[in-house]
Amino acid sequence: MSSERDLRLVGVGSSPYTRKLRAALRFRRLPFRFVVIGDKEANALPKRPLPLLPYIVLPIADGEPLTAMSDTTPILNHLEETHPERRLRPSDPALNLIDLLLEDYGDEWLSKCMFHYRWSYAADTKKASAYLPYSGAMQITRGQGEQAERAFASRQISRIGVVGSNPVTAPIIESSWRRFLEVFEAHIQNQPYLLGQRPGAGDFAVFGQMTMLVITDPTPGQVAMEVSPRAYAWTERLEDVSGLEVSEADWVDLSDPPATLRSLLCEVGRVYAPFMIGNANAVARGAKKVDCEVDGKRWVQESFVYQAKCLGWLRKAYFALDEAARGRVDRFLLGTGCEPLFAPL
Ligand SMILES: N[C@@H](CCC(=O)N[C@@H](CS)C(=O)NCC(=O)O)C(=O)O
Repeated sequence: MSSERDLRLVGVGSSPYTRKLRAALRFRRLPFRFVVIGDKEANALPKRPLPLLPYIVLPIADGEPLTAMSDTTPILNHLEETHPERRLRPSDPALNLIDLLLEDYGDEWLSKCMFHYRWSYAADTKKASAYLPYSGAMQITRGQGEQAERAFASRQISRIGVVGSNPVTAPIIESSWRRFLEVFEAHIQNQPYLLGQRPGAGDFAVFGQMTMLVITDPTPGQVAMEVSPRAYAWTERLEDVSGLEVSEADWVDLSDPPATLRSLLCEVGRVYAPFMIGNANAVARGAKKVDCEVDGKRWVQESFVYQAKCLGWLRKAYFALDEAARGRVDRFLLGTGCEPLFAPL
């Protein structure tokens, strides 16, 4: 069946990571079919390897079984190998490391902002839990929808601590969202994408969380409209940048970066870096709790094994660089607060 040769992206439009990957595939002009989880087309496909959305089902040659892959970062890496045209990741290995860092900031820090606002403010919880049940099951009755709404809200609220939102961390998360928007506002006034005139993986990671933070959810959305209406327009634009023509010259030159890019990395160094290190240390000790300092304040949450793994991947990419590229990364990150991410353990 020819359709089995097409790449499938299985997810749902209300999932920020699904939005990240879908927009990245569109930019890359990879032919794919978007399959909604819960639809019969999804049920006919191999099961996902991890209980996460989105996942892809790879097209492969005749006679071989279809294989599924989870987790957007390794999925994007895999597609860089299999489809060399219009690669997403910068060809300069030093800039690529910065892109990986921004991607992880979007995936692992802005997701904290998203989860925090959505599941701790009543208006945000109400809106998200009311519509989410229909996004994967469009024909359920209103009664079923309302039942699912309650179940969904209580499940997500019970998991809010896993992501790191609690009364101690809430003010740190909220001020980081506002600062991110301020920095983003200034940076995107200079250049259309985080690393120049073309988007990298970091843009799509940040975009995925921003679909919810800026567009869907009322509380963080109001902050966004106040600080950066540009961020709203940007988020809408990133959804589909398949028409953008790109060249190698479109990437920023890391030896002469715009000041606003440094400001963005300073924000990453201010919150993401100390949290990721505190968390990785807690996981390494086998501690159930992270108790560290983020933005000069105490940060406590349950330790998060997956996020320790993310830091491990990032460090592995850094230590795989040759000395010259590592030196360029180090010079660029000097004074941003990101340096400890790559310090010897
Ligand atoms: N690191 C993963 C994160 C994916 C993720 O957390 N997906 C959420 C939905 S946006 C999910 O499936 N959560 C599991 C659940 O809600 O049961 C990726 O990049 O794909």
